[in-house]
Amino acid sequence: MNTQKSEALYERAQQFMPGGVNSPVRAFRSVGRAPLFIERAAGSRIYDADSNVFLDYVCSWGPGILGHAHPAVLEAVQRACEKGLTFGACHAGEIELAELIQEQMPSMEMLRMVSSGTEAAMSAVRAARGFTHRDRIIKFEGCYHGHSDGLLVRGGSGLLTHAIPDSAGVPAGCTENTLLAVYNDADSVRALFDAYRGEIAAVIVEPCAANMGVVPPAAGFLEALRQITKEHGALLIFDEVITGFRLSPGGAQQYYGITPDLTALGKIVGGGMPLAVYGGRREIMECVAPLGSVYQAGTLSGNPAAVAAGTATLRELGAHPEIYALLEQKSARLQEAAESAGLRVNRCGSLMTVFFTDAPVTDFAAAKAADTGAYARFFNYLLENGIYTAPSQFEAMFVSAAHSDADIDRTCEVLRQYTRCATT
Ligand code: KE4
Repeated sequence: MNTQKSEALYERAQQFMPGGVNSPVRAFRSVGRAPLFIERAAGSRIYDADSNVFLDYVCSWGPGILGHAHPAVLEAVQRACEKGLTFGACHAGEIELAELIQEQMPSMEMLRMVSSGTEAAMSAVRAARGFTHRDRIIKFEGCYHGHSDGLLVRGGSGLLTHAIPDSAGVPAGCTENTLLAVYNDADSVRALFDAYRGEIAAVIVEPCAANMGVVPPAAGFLEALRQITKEHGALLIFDEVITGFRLSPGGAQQYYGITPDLTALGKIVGGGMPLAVYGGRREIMECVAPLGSVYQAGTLSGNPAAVAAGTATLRELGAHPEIYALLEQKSARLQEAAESAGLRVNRCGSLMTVFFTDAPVTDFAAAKAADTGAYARFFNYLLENGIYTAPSQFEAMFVSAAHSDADIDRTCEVLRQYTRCATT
C-alpha cells in the first residue's frame, strides 16, 4: 500500500506537534507504522492522502454513528455557519438541542453544553463535589474520562496505549481524592465506601467500558453501583461520551435501565463537531453558576454550528429508530466472523474489540494482559485489506449506519481469512 504522501506529511507534522499529532492515539505508535493522513470521509469510507480508501470502523472514535458527511448534518451546519460561527451569547438552537437530549435521557433534567468530553466529565465531577460537599471520587482502573488532572489516574485509551497509567505533570494534590476501584467488581467499590465513609461525592463510570478495549458491565454491576451510591448518599455519574445515543436512543442508561444522577455526553451529541454535555438531576445542576457556586464556563459552549450538527444528528436518529436494530445485526455479523477465525471479541451493541488473549477480558488487569504485538499485526492486516480499525488494542471498533451490507460482507470475508497462526 502506497503511503508516501502520508509519510511526508507526518515528517512535517512532527516539527510542529508532539508526535506529529493533536491526540496521542492517532500516532499509530502501538501498531508500528506512520499514521495515515486522512483527506476526506464520506459514508462508511475514509480516503487518505495517497488516495487509499478504507472502510472506517473508527468513525472518529464514535461521533460518526450516521456515517461521515451525512447530508442532513452537513446542510444543517452550512445553514448555521452562514449566520455566523459563534455569538458568545444565547441562541434558540441550544434550547432545541437540550429538549432533544432530555426527550431521550429524562434523567438529564437540567444540562450544560461544553466543548469536549473532558470538559463534560470534569464538570460533572465538580458539580457532584459541589452538591455533596464531599471531595473524594471513585473511578475505575482502565476507564477514561478525558484528560482533566483529577481523572488522569490509571486511565484507559491513550494512557493505556502509551503505557502512561498516571500522567506526568499532575501534582499528587490533584489526584489524592481520586480513589480507584476494579471494573466489574462491586466489592472493590463497597470497600472504598467503608474505608471513606461519608467522604465520597460520586462514582464515575463508563457504563460499558470502551477505553481498555470494550469491556461490558457484568450482570448486576451497574445495579450494584446504583444501590451502593444511594446507600452512602453519593452520586452516580455515567460517562456516556461513547455510549450516549449509541447503545440505544437513550444511551446506556436506557439500554441497561439504570438512572444515574449525572451524565456526561460527547461524540454523537455533537454530530462530529466540538460539543459535549453534562447534566442530571435539577437540584444538582442548580448548584452550577450562575444559579449556584459551582463555576464552569466556556467561550464556545453551545456553539451554533456544533449545536446544528448535534441537533441534525439526533433528529436523524430519532426519525430512523430502526438504525439501532440494524447496527446490532451488522455488529453481530462482524463478531461472528471474527470468532469463526478463532479471535476473542468483546461486544456491546455497535462497540466491539478483538482481544489478543486467551482469557476472558472482564477488567483492566485482563485487558492489560492482551498481546499488543498480535493486535498490531491484526490492525495492519486489516489495513492492508482496506479496513481501518482502532490503532490500539485498548480502543473500540465502531459500526455506523452507513456501513452497508456489502461493506459488512467484505469485512467479514477479511476477518474470516485472518488466521492467527499465519500472522503472529
Ligand atoms: P474528549 O475530551 O476526547 O472529547 O472526550 C474524553 C472522553 C471522555 N469519556 C470517554 C468515555 C471517552 O471515551 C473520551 C474520549 N475517547 C477517546 C477514545 N477512546 C477519544 C480519542 C482521543 O483521545 O483521541
